[in-house]
Amino acid sequence: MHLMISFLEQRKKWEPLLPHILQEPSLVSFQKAGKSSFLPELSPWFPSIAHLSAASLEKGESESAPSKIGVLFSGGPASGGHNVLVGMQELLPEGGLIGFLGGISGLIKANFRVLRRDEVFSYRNTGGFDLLGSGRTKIETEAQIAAIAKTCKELVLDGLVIIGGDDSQTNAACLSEAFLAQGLKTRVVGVPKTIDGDLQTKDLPISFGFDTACRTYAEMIGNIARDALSSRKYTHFIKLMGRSASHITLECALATQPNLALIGEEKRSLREIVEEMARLIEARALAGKPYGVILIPEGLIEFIPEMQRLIALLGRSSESALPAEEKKLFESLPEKIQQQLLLDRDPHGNVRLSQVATEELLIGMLHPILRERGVSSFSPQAHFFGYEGRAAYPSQFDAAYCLALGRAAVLAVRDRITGALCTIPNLAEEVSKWQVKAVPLISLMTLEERKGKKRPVIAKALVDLHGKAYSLFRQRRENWKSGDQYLYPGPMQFFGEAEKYHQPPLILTS
Ligand code: FBP
Repeated sequence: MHLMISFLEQRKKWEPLLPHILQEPSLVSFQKAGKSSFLPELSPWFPSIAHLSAASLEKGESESAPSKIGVLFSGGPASGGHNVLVGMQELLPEGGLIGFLGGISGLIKANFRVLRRDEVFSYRNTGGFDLLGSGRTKIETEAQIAAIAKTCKELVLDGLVIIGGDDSQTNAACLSEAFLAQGLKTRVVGVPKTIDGDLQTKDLPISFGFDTACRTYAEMIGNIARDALSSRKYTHFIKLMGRSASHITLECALATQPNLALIGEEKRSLREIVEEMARLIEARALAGKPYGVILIPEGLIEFIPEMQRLIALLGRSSESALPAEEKKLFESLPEKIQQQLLLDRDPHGNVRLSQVATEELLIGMLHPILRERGVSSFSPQAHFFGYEGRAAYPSQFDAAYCLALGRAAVLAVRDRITGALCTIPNLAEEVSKWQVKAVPLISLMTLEERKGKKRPVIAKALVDLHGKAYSLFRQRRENWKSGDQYLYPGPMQFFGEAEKYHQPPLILTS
């Protein structure tokens, strides 16, 4: 108990590194960084914010600091969130940080609390979003926007900072558009959060939370690999979180070198995937290795062309109304998977993929095939690593990244920026050299069908099959199949020289 308290206290006291550009806020200001492009079809949706340009933080004159900013967490937790609040509070007076509770719903219902300075600082370097809570409410009606505008006006907020992923930043874009159109002084600024890593652009290499989640999973995958190598009897099927894109799986694969890692973006059919797994398990069994480690991205199922069609159709109609081919596929799935696919979607219309046991579906399909091929040693173990990684103590990278984002968000509000996302384009460099940008949210948007209608949303960034990280993985993966080249990253290191342990994610540096 004593040891535990002293670890917590020490962790809270640790001061993350700060980029030079953010060390003297009164000597820097956001300056226009050229026009940014966006999809012309989006103009009618965002007439007021469409003309806004990107800005970057440079040395130069600044205006007086804002006195009051509202902030909220939105979507799933991601490590480092509390440091965004700490970074904001450092540049705001006592009583200047207003926390909306439970995400966007707290904003709509005016459920907020003035945060005390000492209270915010006591959450430094802790994981989770528990200081404010979070939620997945989507802003859908004019009445909700009116209620939010009323609260921001009554509280005389200079700014509203939305800490969230793609769906949450779509909310931020809608609010900034409405506020600007109404002449409301509250500026809306986004902070890029999601463990999934699918909020990316040229100026935003990765969102916060990704690094900590991957390090947490990679530690556990390494432990399992060592266990597999020791007991030599189980094939471990590990599903990793990441609702759509396979960034987490790619990062963990580079960090641990499993026997097989599936990448959803390769868009292979279910038959192809199962056949590759069967061949791998059979070959390893013949080589006297009836064990192995296989990584499966949570979003895999949505990339399998036939499943993608089925999921889209289930979003529009009930299973009884499915066309013959999809009905046949649906009925061929184990009952448990059928039920999971039919669960209510989240408020943004996404299937709750974290609830779909893809790893068990694949194991179920492999059993008869391997039996037929005479592989009697097949003994699978299914795992799902997801929630374990979202609220861990932030890595040195996420701790520093979030502190910088918090400061950047306050400076963006101060410099009258709205409808933009705070980013650090050169995250792969050392912290002292980090630059800060404000990227118009509209430049990240596209039109997508959600709940049967075309709507503007932030586009999800998928694994780039021509990118460096994927190419490296592709080059190496064949050797991981038969040779046991597992890596064991071990737990995150929090103490010692901060610089020594500060490493950006592998997908940024490979
Ligand atoms: P965000 O996009 O909100 O950051 O959440 C990502 C995620 O962790 C996904 O990886 C996962 O599929 C989903 O949230 C789980 O959602 P829930 O917390 O509602 O179970």
